[in-house]
Amino acid sequence: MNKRHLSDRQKRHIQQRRAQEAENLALRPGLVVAHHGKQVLVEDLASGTRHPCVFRQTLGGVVTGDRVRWQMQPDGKGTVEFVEPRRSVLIRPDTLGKPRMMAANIDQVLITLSPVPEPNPSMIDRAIVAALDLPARPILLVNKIDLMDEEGREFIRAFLSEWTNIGITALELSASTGEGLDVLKDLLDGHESLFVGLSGVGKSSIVRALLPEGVQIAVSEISEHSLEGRHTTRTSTLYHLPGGGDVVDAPGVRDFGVWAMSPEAVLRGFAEIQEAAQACRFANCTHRMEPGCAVKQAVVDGRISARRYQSYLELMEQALSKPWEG
Ligand SMILES: Nc1nc2c(ncn2[C@@H]2O[C@H](COP(=O)(O)OP(=O)(O)O)[C@@H](O)[C@H]2O)c(=O)[nH]1
Ligand SMILES: [Mg+2]
Ligand SMILES: [Zn+2]
Repeated sequence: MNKRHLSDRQKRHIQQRRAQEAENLALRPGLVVAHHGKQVLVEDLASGTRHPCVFRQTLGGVVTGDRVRWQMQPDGKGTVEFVEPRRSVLIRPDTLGKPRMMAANIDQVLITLSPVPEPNPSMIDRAIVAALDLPARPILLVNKIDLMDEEGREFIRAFLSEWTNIGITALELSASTGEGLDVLKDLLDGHESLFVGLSGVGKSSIVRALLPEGVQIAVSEISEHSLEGRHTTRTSTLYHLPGGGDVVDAPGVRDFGVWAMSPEAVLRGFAEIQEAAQACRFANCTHRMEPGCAVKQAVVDGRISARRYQSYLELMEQALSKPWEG
């Protein structure tokens, strides 16, 4: 029995004990709908009202999407006493390279792109690795499709074929005209979906288009005017969809780093390489220098994109130099 296994069991034990304590104290069940540093906004599951809450540092962080037990203070504010075990949590390095939790308990990652700002293919690769690792379903959303004529759309479809060819769903849509929104609503129905993507691709606009007219987007609480005078989302915020399911609007990112990827996780994000690798001469082939490498052959033959192959090598190198336990 290894150390990791033991500590997982211990963690579970502690969580069970805390759950029991929560029961005894009759703590309220809640859902974290926004987080900001040491403060979170908790929706009381019984009443639907929202309350700013603090939490003890010993909880190890509380994040949007967390199911919690909380206690109300006389002033209406509250304290989070306990975080329910998470199904998943997406962690991203911040600008200093330190791990930051983005959202908990999500099962779909909506990788949002648009003709402007221009998409970065290696960022898409990394977002797919991170999504599959949660595990969550990655979906590519191409917003602002209203800006493209048919020729432009064909160009985008060709660009996306690197991912659609390995079975990843891609959807063309426009938050401005509403094109594609019905298909998106079907994809989101009953799921916990997180928007990620470069700042300015239209994530917040899509969220707005998905919600009924008049629903307050909590911009005032979680946004501030940037120097350009635009609203900038500063933290992940959760919204309930009218048809069921929730969406989390995440802050824009300049890049999508992945914290502590395992080599297995990288491989899961490159299904075409995984498949071709079955024909490599050596079972432990790393697809770099080895003779009889079926992956390199597939790249030469044009069956695997040279860009994807390069991206795979880079991510694998990162994963091997940043092991899980590090
Ligand atoms: N033409 C067009 N512009 C859009 C669309 N969606 C968003 N925008 C614009 O793109 C800019 C950035 O949108 P925003 O939702 O703030 O992006 P975010 O940073 O990803 O949340 C805004 O000026 C929007 O009006 C769209 O579907 N078509
Ligand atoms: Mg935004
Ligand atoms: Zn190989």
